[in-house]
Amino acid sequence: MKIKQSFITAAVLSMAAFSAQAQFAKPEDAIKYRQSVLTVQARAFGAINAMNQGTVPFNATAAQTNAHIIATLATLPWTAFGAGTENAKTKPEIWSDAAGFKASSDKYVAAANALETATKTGNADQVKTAWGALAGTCKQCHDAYRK
Ligand code: ASC
Repeated sequence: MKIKQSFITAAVLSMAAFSAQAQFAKPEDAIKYRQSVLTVQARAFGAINAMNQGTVPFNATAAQTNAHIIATLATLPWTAFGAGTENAKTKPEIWSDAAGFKASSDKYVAAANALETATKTGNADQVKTAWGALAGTCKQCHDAYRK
């Protein structure tokens, strides 16, 4: 019984390790995944910016829906920057400065959550300010880690 249990425990642990590491079968799959997630976020981000710019009227519900999309997806792209997934847009610093890249993505996640919180006030000025802060975190990451 003891042996059986430890065998099962070991099997479960190794499965967990495998799924964490082998999330993507091919580097192209990881690249497609992170680009897709960032594309969806950029679209939601642009929809809020259109309100900020007055291109479309401010709509509190739409702002909240779009901010929720961004906040929900914000944590996802970063695990898809594993070793061997460099492409034309990635700077080597993503891997040589992994701690900096992590800190940069953490700032993005925090700003995405702050934007969602701001949209819940229904106040256009607060949304605009939080949107600007989020845009700043996009830019600092792009400057440091994107070609
Ligand atoms: C986007 C997008 C970016 C960022 C950046 C924010 O929607 O595609 O690269 O926002 O412009 O500073």
